[in-house]
Amino acid sequence: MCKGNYYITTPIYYPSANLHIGHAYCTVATDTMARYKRLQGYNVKFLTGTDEHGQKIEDKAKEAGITPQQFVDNIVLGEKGVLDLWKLMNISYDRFIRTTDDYHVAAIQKIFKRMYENGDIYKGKYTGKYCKPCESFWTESQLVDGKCPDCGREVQDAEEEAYFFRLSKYADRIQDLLENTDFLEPRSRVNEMVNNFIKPGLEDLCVSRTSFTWGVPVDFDEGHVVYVWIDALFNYMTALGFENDKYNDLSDFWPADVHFVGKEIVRFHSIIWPAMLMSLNLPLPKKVYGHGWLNFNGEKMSKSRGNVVDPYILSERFGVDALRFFLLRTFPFGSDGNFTNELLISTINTDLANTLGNLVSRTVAMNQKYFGSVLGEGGEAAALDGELKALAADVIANYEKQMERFQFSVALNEVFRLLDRANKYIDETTPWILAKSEDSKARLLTVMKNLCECIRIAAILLTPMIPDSSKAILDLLNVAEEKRDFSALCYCADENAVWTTTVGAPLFPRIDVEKELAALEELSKPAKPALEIEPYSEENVDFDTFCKSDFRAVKVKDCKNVKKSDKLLQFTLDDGTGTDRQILSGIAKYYKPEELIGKTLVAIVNLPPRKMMGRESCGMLLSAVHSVEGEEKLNLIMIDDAIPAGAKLC
Ligand code: ME8
Repeated sequence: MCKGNYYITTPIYYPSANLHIGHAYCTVATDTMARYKRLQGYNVKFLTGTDEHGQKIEDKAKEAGITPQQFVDNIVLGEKGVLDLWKLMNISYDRFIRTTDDYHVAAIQKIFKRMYENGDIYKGKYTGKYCKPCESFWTESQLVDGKCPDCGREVQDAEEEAYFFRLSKYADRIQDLLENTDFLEPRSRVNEMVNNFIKPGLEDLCVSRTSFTWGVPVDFDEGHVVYVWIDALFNYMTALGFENDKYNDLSDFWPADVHFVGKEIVRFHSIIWPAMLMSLNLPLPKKVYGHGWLNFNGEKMSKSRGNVVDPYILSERFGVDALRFFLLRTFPFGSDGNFTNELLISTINTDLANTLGNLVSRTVAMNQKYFGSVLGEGGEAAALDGELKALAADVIANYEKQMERFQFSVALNEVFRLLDRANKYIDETTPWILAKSEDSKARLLTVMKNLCECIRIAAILLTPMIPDSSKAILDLLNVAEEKRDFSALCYCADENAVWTTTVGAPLFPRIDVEKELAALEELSKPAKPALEIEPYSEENVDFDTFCKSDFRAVKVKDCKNVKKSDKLLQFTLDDGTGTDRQILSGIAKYYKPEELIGKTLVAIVNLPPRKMMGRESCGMLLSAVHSVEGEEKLNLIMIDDAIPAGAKLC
């Protein structure tokens, strides 16, 4: 029976570069919630998509020498692009919106015009501080140390004719919404919004730009394009058919049940978004939930820092479910978290391999050993079983309470409380001892039924987080389809229960921590940077001039540092003439003198003698100079020691 409609959204992602595990975090959480609601019996609409306009995209496309549309198509539709990533992560979205979709563009033009006509959008002049990477204008008071409060980068003074949205008009209503309802969660984000943005005075918002063209054109004023937030935020409604004929589920799904958003865009979703909806007299979403950020080894994830965690590599090595599980289990959804490979592996080993995987494999193995994998009718209950059943009921109730609050990590704690208890139940009931006597066979049967039932319940509760693995577990227990959703959570291990189980390969093999960490380290090393080669000379040397250069093999008899110089090495060389030759060379940074003694090098010997630090240098040693990632490297040309000193090289 359908419990009603449920509409949940992720932010729409900027396809300015490939997405990383931080982006996947929010989408996995949204997917978990959507799957949970479906299992409860709701008719779910899960929306995600891409936010494809703006100057950053225009600039990047220009840099790449392609059109902005081609640029975004590559990142959204291309190999390992946004759609591929969501497929990999098993994201069960129902609709995907691109802000470049025609129906959305036309709808945004209508929305902009409606707000212009009702007087909430007006034309003015914008002077302000603009952060180009974030595409955000800021007031002086919002800057942090004179820099962008979001990304900490330099801002520029900017002035241009622009349209404004009368955000200030809605300040009181928004404050009331935030302070006196549960519209925005977690609660800590409310104080942040009210104190940092509303109390200092809400200023009207710039909603059009003339300095770039890659955006939705304002159809009644050529040269203006709609500036990001009207275009981006209204996706949540155009994707249901607002101001367009492409879809028509607005009346079923609006207002949204929840928008999941990262903490840095809470401001746009909890202040600007409701104000725009108020302007058009539209119902407000029921809730905005601002989740935290994932850092990597304590640093912000960013491509330029090279610490972006690649979901493709991680899921290939550990499986998508292990990765999804780790994200949800480890980091409380409202707070920031620190992703490390150590933590990922230890979570997989402890929770998935030891607790869950072992419980399943021990249970099906014992079923096979003691009952040929078929648990028939009958059995003998004991007081301990009641304890297990009561705990399961408590776990289910707490789990649902936590899921309704989007506390995935706490909901998972509950599931693991049940799994831990079931593992302990094996130790307490000692099936291997019960199996020794026919008299205790009935008791053993009930013990195994209780274990199967605990696993069935845990697998249902885990389905939203690790859908494939949960299905695999329910398959091993041959659970009927109708006993796999939330309406079938009622605990039953009595005499009538029957099970046929299957022994399978381990679901989550244990990972060798040291070996895996080393492998990940190796994979995360940047590819060998290309050699930066000096430009080739455009001028030719005539052959006779070249032949005048006298190159000889020389052997290093002695080599030492030159006092008071950190650059020079002083060489005493055998050049085959019987008289030592002295050459000074500025290579002390690259070699220790002692490592060169005995080597055969190449010298040009007919250069006029030069004085360096008061010492004479008769010739020059040849070396290769090149540069790797801006760092200069030098290697002396060393030749086969079989070549005698003084041999002419040509
Ligand atoms: O903000 N940890 O797009 P976006 C957790 N287009 N979440 C992270 C993260 C990390 N390391 N890095 C990014 C936009 N995110 C707009 C949204 S909605 C109408 C428009 C999250 O691609 C970030 O917090 O920059 C945001 O919620 C989402 O990824 C999309 O970021």
